Amino acid sequence: MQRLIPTLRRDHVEEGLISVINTLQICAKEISFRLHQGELAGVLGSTLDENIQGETQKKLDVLANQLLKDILLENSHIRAVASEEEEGIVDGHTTGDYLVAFDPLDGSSNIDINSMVGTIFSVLPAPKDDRQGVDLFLQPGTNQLMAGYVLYGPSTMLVFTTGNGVRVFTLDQKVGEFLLTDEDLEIPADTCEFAINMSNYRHWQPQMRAYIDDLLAGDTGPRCKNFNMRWIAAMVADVHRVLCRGGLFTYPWDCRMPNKPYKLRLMYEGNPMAWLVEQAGGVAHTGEQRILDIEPTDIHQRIGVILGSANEVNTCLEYLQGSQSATTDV
Ligand code: AFP
Repeated sequence: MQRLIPTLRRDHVEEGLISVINTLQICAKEISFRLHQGELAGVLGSTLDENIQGETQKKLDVLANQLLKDILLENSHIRAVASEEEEGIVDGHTTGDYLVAFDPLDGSSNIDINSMVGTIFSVLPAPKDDRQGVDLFLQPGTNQLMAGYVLYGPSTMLVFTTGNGVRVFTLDQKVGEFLLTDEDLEIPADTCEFAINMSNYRHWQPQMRAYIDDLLAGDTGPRCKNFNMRWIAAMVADVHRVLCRGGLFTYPWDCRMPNKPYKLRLMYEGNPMAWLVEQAGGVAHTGEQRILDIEPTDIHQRIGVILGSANEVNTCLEYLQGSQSATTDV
């Protein structure tokens, strides 16, 4: 089985980027080890703090963030990093060619129940003009050079793209190396599976409620087929399922907080997942535009996300854009 670095060389990935992914996989192994130690490592549970998004921080959120920050910033190719757990960016090497945005531990409410979590990352080029600070990162997802995630599940997997398909590596715990286990993931265009947090139903736009109503109506409804639902509460795990066997994943507009109607973050959740999904033949949209085309205004910007099997995402978009009749009176 192919190892990580030779695979990247075969794919003609530039040496600087290879160095960045090599650093990321070192971090991933360390985080994976701590997670698998669980209670034994004394790292489960919450801290007394909240992160800059106002969410309670888990001890492992803090630890994973610190590990990634420290190890990535030792790499001279890295100009700066941005993290879900940091208010501003953290500067690295002024001559570095790359920026790395990451969610150190996505789905962290799963930690205490020994369920799946992951690290999501997006690598952008460091602009060569006089931009500084946060402005460095304000680039659309189409500029990404590499994007992916590490899924800490029953096995630890590194899934990424450099624009040449989606590669999957599995950590061989015996030798401590990531080995290529899938060369080119492809999302089927059609699906009978969707993922949404149904408890938010009453907060969605009427069009989204109508779309979901028609999925739930099954083979006696207008879609004429039965749909199954899955929700892992960790985007990284839900998107991994979509990449492996298709499906639609969405965290849509939600009216609870008028000034913050979305939950997921563009720079380190939406963009990397959107690129992976597109590379695997799927569609990734906000409901209004292609995710990868968004011109960001903030490193912690939130967006609506609808991604997955192309035909199903497009059907959902037709409902949102009002060109599909709903069975229910909305
Ligand atoms: P964290 O990044 O704070 O762990 O949140 C996870 C997440 O942003 C995303 O991974 C999940 O899809 C979503 O939240 C789960 O949200 P619910 O709490 O509504 O299930």
